[in-house]
Formats: sequence, structure tokens, C-alpha cells
Amino acid sequence: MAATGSEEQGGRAYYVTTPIYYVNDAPHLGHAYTTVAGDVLTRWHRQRGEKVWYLTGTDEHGQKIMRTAEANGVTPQEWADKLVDEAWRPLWEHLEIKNDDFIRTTEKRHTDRVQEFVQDLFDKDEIYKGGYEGPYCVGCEEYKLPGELLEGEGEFAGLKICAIHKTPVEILKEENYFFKLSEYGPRLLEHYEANPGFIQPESARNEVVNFVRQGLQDLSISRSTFDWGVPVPWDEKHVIYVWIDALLNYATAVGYNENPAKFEETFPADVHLVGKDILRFHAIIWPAMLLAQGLPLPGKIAANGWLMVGGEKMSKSNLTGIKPQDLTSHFGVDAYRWYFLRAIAFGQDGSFSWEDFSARYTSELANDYGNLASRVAAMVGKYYGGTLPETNSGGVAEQAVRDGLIKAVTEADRKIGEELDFQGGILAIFDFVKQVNGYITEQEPWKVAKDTSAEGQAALATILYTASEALRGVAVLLNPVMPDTSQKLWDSLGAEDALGALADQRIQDAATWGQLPAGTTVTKGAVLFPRLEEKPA
Ligand code: ME8
Repeated sequence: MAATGSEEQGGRAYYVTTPIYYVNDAPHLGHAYTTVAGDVLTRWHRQRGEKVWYLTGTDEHGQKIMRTAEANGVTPQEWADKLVDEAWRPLWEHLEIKNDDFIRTTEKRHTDRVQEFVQDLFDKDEIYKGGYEGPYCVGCEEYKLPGELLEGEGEFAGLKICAIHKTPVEILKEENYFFKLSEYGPRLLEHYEANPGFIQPESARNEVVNFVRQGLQDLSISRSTFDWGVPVPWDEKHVIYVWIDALLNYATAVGYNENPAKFEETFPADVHLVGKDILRFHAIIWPAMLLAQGLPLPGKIAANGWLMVGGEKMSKSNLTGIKPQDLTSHFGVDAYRWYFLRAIAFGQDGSFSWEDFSARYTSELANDYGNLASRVAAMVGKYYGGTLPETNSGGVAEQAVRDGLIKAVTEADRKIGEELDFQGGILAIFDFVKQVNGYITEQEPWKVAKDTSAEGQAALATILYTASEALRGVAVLLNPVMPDTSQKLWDSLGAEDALGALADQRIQDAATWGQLPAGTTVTKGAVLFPRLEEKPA
């Protein structure tokens, strides 16, 4: 976790969250997908010079965690501590996730505030006591409606099973506290209508709107059949329903009822990143809880699609044995961060395959991008002893490269920074990489170098300066996606000495031409994307 240095900047922060993940098991590719997307989004906004707050964390209460801990012969707290320290935090560090905070729902800073929030709703008559009996899926930690269940087959024949987890539901009968969710339907629909970008993508929005139109039921917000949760403050025989507890992390982590200044400058989130499975909790229950408290609603709930393996949603039970670390040790962390956002349109489902990753790595990262960087540095080395030459502005071909960079910056900034179209933004940058490759192939600097006339020498300088400046722009644009290789390129261009730290370069200035001064030392640095080893067995 690194500080953003944004504390001094004042004003509102661009606040992005991931789901807080269940600690019943170690993180898998699906969790990493959402978290990397949030990291790229927040790094992008930091690179714009904005103040940013990026939050992730873990969801540690509820029956699912309790049962896993029991099965492993430890207390739920011991289980959670172990998983957080040994699996979750280390993976985020490994993947270079630059979160500003990591909230755990067992922390006092969270549990105290959850009790206050719920007590407040109770005092406002938003919560009442009632009875409920219905099918409950522990995997989802949610009561199900009969229409949401499937008929079991095979070992589950004759039972009703959860459509998501494919395991039998349990019939739970409880006396619970209920939140008057049913009263919020009209106000939610109004909000969706007035804010068309509130739920992304469009298909997810339609699903939520249709669901709310059918009418909402009140929500059971307490449990009394187990005790691993935050006690209901006015009735300690009950614990607060894990989803109410969990959703509140987005408020408690930024100072709700504790640090008004922090809360004011951060809350509500600009973007809650979620998977499709938990969209309804975020797009219906969470805004209704906020409306009930008179708190402002978030800017956007953006749902990513499923990472699939072999045609099925990747989950803890069908991982096919591939861990994020298996991929990073083969492809490297930067390529890993890039691949899923590049290969799958955000919001759509997408299949992962080792073959597809290898093919894209080799053609787009190693051949298109890596080779461009090493060729340019090698030629500046060979023809100018590694000193970037003086140049003039060139002609039509150079103008086309400058225009190409402007286009890449404009498109990538809109797509990644605003629309969360990571694939579109990355493609815009890589189209520019291709354009620069094409420019070099056409200009044939290795032939121009043989022309010893003053004109020939001027032309050679122009080509290599143009290509180096183009790479400077690429390093800035790719920094949020692939920070390590961007830094290597930055160093190879000698840009750190000439222009300062890569993180301080602004997206909006990236297309300003002529930033690398003549005389800068260009070195052939480390290979950005080494050839892949054989696929491990
Ligand atoms: O639902 N493809 O936690 P969780 C894409 N604790 N994304 C995936 C994925 C896949 N195959 N599998 C998981 C919870 N994800 C609650 C959240 S928030 C207040 C509480 C990602 O550990 C995706 O973001 O089950 C999904 O929503 C999340 O992991 C679910 O994580």
C-alpha cells in the first residue's frame, strides 16, 4: 500500500472501491480481475493529477466464513487473520495494487460505525421486527425467491438448488429485523431514470430496473441462528446481516461518523466496481440504505462480466488449478495486468486461455511494443552514441505521428478514465504503437543512415527523435496499466533526468510534442517483454 501524496491537494477525491472479498478462501483470477481494473482506473486518475482514494478489503463475517473456520478447526477470526495476511494482502502487493486503504469488516473502526448506522435506522423507524421463512443460500448469503431456484439433479435430485452456486438451499425460519426496503422502489427507479450512467453496462442496468419494477420486498437485516457478526445494538441475540455489514465498508472506511472532513471529501464513491453477481446488492440495497439516512448516492455501479474457464464462471470450485501467481511467474506481472483488460470488453463475459494469453503476449507486447522500444534505443545508440540528436519538426510523416499521439491520448483518456472501457483505451494506445512501427518501417532509418549528406543526417535525426518522443508518450499512457515496464522504458529514454518522475507526467500533457530535450541519454535497457519460456506442464 502506498500513499498517493494527494493529501495536500484539497478538494474532493475520486473515490473507487472494489467489492470486499470473502475470506473463506484465497483470491483467484476473478477477484484479481476486478481489483486490477480498479487499480488501472485509479492510477489513470492519479496520472491526471487528481486526488484519488482507492479502497479494497475483506468481508469477514457471516455463516460462510464461520463454517469454513469450523471445518478447519480454528476460530473465524483466526481464519480471517491467516487468509488476509497470507493470501489477500500478499497478492495485491504482488500485483502492484496501489490501494490507499484496506478495510476488514472485523475491525473496530468498522463494527462500531455499523452499529451506529443500524441503530440510527432503527430510531428512524426504518427497521422493524418480523418473522421470515424461506430458502437461503449460504454461498450467496441471501434469501432466495422461489423463482430464482433450480431443480437439483444427480446427487441433489429432489432438492431446490441455488442457480449461482448449484448447491441446495436451506429453509431458514427466523424472527428477524427488517429494513423497509419495499418503500424505496419508486425513489430508486427515479434515480435510475435521472442518472442513466448509474449502472453500467446497459444490460445490467435493464436487469436491475426490471427487478425493481416488479416491486421490492422488505429486507431481513439480522440473523439469530449464529453469532459470527456485528451484534444488533438494541438486541444482542441478533447479529447484523452480513450484506448490510459489508456494504457499509464503503462509508466506514472513509470516516463515516468518525472523521467528518475525510468523509466529506471522499464519500460517496465515484465508482463501485463489482461483479455481476453482486450488482443488485449495490444498485438496490446500498442506495436504499443511503436514502434512508439522507446520505448521497454513489456516482456509478460498474459491473464486470465473468471470467470463464471451459465455458463456466471461474469460481473457487472450478479454478482448473490456475492461480494468479502461476500466470505472473510465466508472463510477468505487467503482462498479467494488461491481458485481462485487453482481451475482454469490460462488462462482458470472457474466456481465459493460456494459448490466447501467449499469442497476444508475443504479438502485441513483445513484437509490437517491446521491439519498437529496443529498436529505437539501439539505433540512437548506434548512430548517436546514445545521445538524443537535435532535430527539426520534420514533414508530413512526422506530423502524422504527432497527430497519432494526440488521438491516442484523447481516446484512451475518454475510454479508460471516463467510460471504463479498458479494452478500447488500451487498443487506442496500441494502435499508436503500431503506427510508430509503421513509420519506422517506411522511413528506413538504417538506409537513411548511409546517406552522409547534411540532409541525410538531418533526416536520420528527425526519425529517431520522432520515434523516441512517441515512446515517451507511450510510457506515460501505459504507466497506469503496466507500471514496471513503463518505468523501464522511461529509464531507457533518459526521461527521468530530463523530465522527472514518470508518475508526475500528466495524461493531458502526454501529447505535447518535444518534451525530451536533445542531448538526453538514451540507453538500451532491459528487454521489456522477454521471450516466453515453454508453458509449464
Ligand atoms: O461477493 N469473474 O465476495 P466474493 C469476474 N463479500 N469477477 C469475479 C469472478 C469471475 N469469475 N469471481 C469473482 C462477495 N469475481 C462479497 C462482496 S461487497 C460489499 C461484498 C469478483 O469473495 C467479482 O468482483 O464472492 C465479484 O463480484 C467478486 O469477485 C465476489 O467476491
